[in-house]
Amino acid sequence: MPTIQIKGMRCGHCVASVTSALNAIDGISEVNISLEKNEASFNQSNEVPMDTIKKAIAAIGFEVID
Ligand SMILES: [Cu+2]
Repeated sequence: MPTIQIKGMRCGHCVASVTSALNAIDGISEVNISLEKNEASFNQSNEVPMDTIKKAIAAIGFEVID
């Protein structure tokens, strides 16, 4: 299960936004976010380019940390 670090999440609304943005990406499901750890983990049914994930997160005002 891939795990990524995301900068800028502060509350449940942020978590909900990031969760739905990730779930909207083709091939990603079962998104799970830890607000304390600033982490998102998810299932990948096919290889999703990291660039696609970064762009989807950036589009809603957050940042994937490398
Ligand atoms: Cu928030």
